[in-house]
Amino acid sequence: QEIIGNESPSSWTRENSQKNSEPHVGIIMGSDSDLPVMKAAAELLENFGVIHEVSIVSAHRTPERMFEYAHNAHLRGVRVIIAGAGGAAHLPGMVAAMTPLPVIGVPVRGSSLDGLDSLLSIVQMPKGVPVATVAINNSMNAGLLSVRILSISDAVLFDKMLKYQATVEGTVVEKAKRLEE
Ligand code: RP5
Repeated sequence: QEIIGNESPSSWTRENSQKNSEPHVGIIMGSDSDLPVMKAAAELLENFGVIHEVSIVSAHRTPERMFEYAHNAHLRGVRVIIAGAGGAAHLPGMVAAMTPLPVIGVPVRGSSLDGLDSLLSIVQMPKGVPVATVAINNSMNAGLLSVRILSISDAVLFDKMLKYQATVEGTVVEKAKRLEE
């Protein structure tokens, strides 16, 4: 995992972020206050061995930084972008407008409206500019979805996903059996 943090966009070079040819996911969020929610995506990718980066990129507070990130991510080898934001959550949609990469949006629940504002801001994209929106605060599913996208062209990752699904199923079956005893 590489934390870009507040480095200047000019340092976002391919050499800086990734030295091999492994799949790569960019996790961005509007504020460091989103980190407690978004860290589950990073942990998931860590567990699958997917190289990723984490960065604060705000559509409203750092628009130039957002432009820079969205325009250059694919040139640096990023293949999927996970973007989390809360409130007037314009980051995923604006990034999707400027990148050819798949963008997965994570609505972050803020202090009001139970996250419905974030969800609607992210999910209601116009035709032509897609954002794959996961449930409110569910950045883990964003991580899983990015793994599935990457695993289409990565047999090792595909195998890991199959094993993960079997584990999820096994856990539930085990609980069901215990309940029935
Ligand atoms: C959004 O505003 C961020 O994504 C965050 O969810 C929300 C609040 O940000 P802070 O005021 O906590 O920095 O842009």
